[in-house]
Amino acid sequence: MHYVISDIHGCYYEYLQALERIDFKDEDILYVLGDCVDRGYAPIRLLQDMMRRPNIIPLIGNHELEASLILRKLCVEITEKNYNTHLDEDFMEVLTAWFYDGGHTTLEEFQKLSMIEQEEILSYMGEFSLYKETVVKGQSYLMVHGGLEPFDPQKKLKDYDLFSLVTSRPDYEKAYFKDRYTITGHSPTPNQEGNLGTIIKKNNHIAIDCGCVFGYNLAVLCLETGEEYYIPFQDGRQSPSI
Ligand SMILES: [Mn+2]
Repeated sequence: MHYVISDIHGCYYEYLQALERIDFKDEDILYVLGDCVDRGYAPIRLLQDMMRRPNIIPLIGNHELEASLILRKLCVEITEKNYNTHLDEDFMEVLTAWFYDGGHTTLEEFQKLSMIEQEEILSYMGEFSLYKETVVKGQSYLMVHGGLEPFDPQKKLKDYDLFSLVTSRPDYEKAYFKDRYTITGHSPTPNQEGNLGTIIKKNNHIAIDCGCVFGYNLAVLCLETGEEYYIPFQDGRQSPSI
């Protein structure tokens, strides 16, 4: 089976429950459409679990992009030569913005890791794909964290810039493709009027970020059956099992 999930944002306990709920097996595939890190309580433990599972296919989100750039920079060894230049004012601004976006939970766990573990995390995030395409039971799917805005039907996927792929928000009123579904995360569905944390399917768009870290749901979609699974946010910090 092929499953899709997104915007786990460190909700490690809910993620484990999701795997259990779908009875995730070695022969299954789970696409994770980005924003694994930041905001939630255990982003690094989440990544460490994901990297042990070769049948999890991660895509990059804006939070991985931001976190990797910052953590790489913070990992630079301080020397006599760079001690007063390596963290300049511009970088401090970027760091402040990241903290405002929930980066502190990622940094908190990251700084407790050994240098080898830190490098493993950074190189794992460096391997995340920009987008993925797949065909399941004859139906074609495109998966990307943000969207393809501004959308141009003539434009090839590889010609969209990284920033647009991870930060843009699709207009669900307009289909991108006639014959293929575009699955995205990034835009929490509860931001749409009347939505309480469920998947939106409209005009060949499938939006699956159901706002778990904001107190709604972690959603998993099965591509073979169309079945939707929902794990409510429970704040796993309270759980003795993690
Ligand atoms: Mn995002």
